[in-house]
Amino acid sequence: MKKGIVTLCSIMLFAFMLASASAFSQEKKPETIKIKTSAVCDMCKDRIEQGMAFEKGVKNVVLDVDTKIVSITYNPSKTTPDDLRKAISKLGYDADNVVADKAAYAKLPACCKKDAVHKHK
Ligand SMILES: [Cu+2]
Repeated sequence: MKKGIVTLCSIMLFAFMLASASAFSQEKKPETIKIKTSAVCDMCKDRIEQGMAFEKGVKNVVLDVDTKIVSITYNPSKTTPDDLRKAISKLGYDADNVVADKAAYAKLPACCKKDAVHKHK
């Protein structure tokens, strides 16, 4: 009698673990988002790629300097597109409709500022 209950319990526990495991693996499926930034040169590219690589949930970051678009592959259960845009802003760059953080932008080298005049190009 008692043994039957224990077996039933362990079957239920097993089923619960299976269900949560499948939910867990669904949650972890990475997504990729493209965000328009105000990057202007290869230094900006390095700054954004390295800065974003340490953000929570970020798996891969590639910035195309010509289009200024950064492609970020991230774990949607750990971060959100809004958080990613905010993180880019904190590096001193615009991210879609999120304007660059003023203090961070002020610290950028002159050549990396979005309104800098690039005579050498
Ligand atoms: Cu730059």
